[in-house]
Amino acid sequence: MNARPTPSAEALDRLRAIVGPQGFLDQAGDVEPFLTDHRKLYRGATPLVLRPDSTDQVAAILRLCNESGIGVVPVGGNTSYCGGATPSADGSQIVISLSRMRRVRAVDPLNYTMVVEAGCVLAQAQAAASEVGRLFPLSLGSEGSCQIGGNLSTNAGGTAVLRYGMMRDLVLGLEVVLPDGRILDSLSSLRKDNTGYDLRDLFIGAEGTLGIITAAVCKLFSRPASILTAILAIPEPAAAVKLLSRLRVASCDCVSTFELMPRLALDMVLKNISDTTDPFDTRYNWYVLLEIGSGGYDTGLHESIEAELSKAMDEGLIANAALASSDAQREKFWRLRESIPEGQRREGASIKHDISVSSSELPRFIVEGSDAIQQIAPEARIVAYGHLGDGNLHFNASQPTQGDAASFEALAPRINRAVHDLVARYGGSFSAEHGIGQLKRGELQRYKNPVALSVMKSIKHALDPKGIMNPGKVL
Ligand code: 2HG
Ligand code: ZN
Repeated sequence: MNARPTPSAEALDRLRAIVGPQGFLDQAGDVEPFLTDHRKLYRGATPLVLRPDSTDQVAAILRLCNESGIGVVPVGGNTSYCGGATPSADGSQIVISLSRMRRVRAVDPLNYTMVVEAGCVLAQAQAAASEVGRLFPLSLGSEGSCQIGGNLSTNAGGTAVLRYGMMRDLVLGLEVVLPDGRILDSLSSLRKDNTGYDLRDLFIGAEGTLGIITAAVCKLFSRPASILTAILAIPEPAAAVKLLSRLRVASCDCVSTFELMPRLALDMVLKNISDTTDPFDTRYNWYVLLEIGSGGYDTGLHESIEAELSKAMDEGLIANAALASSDAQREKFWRLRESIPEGQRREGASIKHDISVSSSELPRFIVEGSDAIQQIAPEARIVAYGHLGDGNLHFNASQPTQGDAASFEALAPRINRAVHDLVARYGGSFSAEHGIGQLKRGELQRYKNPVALSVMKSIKHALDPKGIMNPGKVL
């Protein structure tokens, strides 16, 4: 990335004038929350945070920044794991927060679509769908603060991908402001439109490097009539993989959540997070959080799945099962899973890997990956958990109980290399869910197919020749 001068006072005044007095922050205390990322891995600086309240304002801002060569960092709920929304430390970039653009513009339950603005918080989008008896199924631990624009820009995943797909699969049309200020209005609610290149998909997962998504047409779904939630104790991950395929058959692909959790993760949650209880009296090595939604009518989902579970128990695929019998219990089960990142954070330094391989190969990967880490850090505590049904695990390593954070963190480059090289041998991904941001740029250069990388660079150059959009991220 070329060094850029800090924006001139005149340019900053013109930017302030575009959004008016309610639309910017420039005092140290006010811009502070925008200078660090969720994991506190980065610290940046900025002279100005703009808070536009319309697409036209976003367009005017980008037009001016493009003319003046000012770098622009779009930010949603600032829950990125890879520093994708943190400005550089030299103070040359301005930040654009979409949080004032949070309207639900339209909901069409008969077309199963709704149009929401980028700054709409995910939980509000879910509520808007629910109000008309529909489901917007994207579901994340940070859903109370992350925003639709960030979900799109990072192609968010979460805990219902197995049934409904990632954010890319949950959207039809987009409204995007291009780096030169032109508005690409593709807010189409059509499910079929076979008219040339799919421009929409360029902006999803681009992490704000190709333009700013200002609104989207989201796909809605029918709400299941009943939901079965359970925690299963399983002997080993290979049993979980077999069990999942059995449950997919039994429910005709209605399994929405199938999250693997090792005992160590549960221990960290039970120790560090209030209001959590072990679902069983006995300790087991591995657990699965399972959720299956029925069809629109409750056609005996519970009975048929319970029968399948007890068959699996007879065959040794399950060691024990606890089925939620109330909403409160369902929430308790979910709390165990959703609290793992925080439970692990409280155990000190963690070296995180957000990997994916074929689900069928995950059990072998866990054994080989654990071995690879322990050859470098024999006392590291491996917390391999997450979205088994998607082949995506958070293959994290916590610092040893006896030992200091700094000397463990110093091993990160070697551990990352060992894990990501292994992932590459499996034909997997070193970033299945959390994107690239600034954290994984080096890994992208190392592991991405070179032809794919060169096409990505061509696209970036074609859309953003001056490189103003989120400089220093992704490429
Ligand atoms: C999750 O699945 C998140 O809980 C966070 O993607 C993963 O903290 C992590 O490593
Ligand atoms: Zn995850």
